[in-house]
Amino acid sequence: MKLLYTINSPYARKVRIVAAEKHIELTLEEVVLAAPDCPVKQYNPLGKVPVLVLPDGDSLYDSRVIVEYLDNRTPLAHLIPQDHGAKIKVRRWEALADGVCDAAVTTMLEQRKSAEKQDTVNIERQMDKVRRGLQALNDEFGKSKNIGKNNWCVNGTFSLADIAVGCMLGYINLRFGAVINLAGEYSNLERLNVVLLKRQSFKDSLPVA
Ligand SMILES: N[C@@H](CCC(=O)N[C@@H](CS)C(=O)NCC(=O)O)C(=O)O
Repeated sequence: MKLLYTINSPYARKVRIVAAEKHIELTLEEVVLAAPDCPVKQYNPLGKVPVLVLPDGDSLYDSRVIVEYLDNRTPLAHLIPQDHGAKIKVRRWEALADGVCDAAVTTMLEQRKSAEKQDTVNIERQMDKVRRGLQALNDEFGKSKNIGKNNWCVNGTFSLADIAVGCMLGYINLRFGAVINLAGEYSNLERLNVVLLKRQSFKDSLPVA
């Protein structure tokens, strides 16, 4: 199976980490989305990464579909719980973490425009989403069980929720490290991040400045 990805995409990193944690080997093909011959559109009409190309040439997107597919490839060490209630909790964490990434990506793209073309109202709106999302996740993580141990987002078990939050934190640090001080402002999330960064799957997929 081939994964089309960009090095700093938090969504693609989520897929890479899930594959690594599940010991599923993927062929990684880094793409340049702006390149005229970029293969992504061939496989995903939306032109977004990540895309998983299956051996029969069929493709899967987006990251949420791909991680569910990978998680069910092997029965052991599920990252998405089988229990419905726990699964919904995990996917809600993922939805919020991904949503923070969506707002952060939109902000970053807006800020890359020349000053006179930037929509400052939209930048503010998107950054509000980022901060509200971080605050909600930080508060929620503060309430999670097993404080003091290696506590995880949902039911004290390492899951896709932790992976999604970790990928989001990596992206926020990469793009907004100068304006958002995670350790100072969102200390519960920082605590989670420190633990996640000890895992080989996180170390092997660090964003590149
Ligand atoms: N919801 C999608 C988001 C994917 C996404 O927005 N990827 C970005 C890279 S970080 C992208 O490919 N952007 C190109 C575009 O929007 O044309 C997922 O979870 O896979």
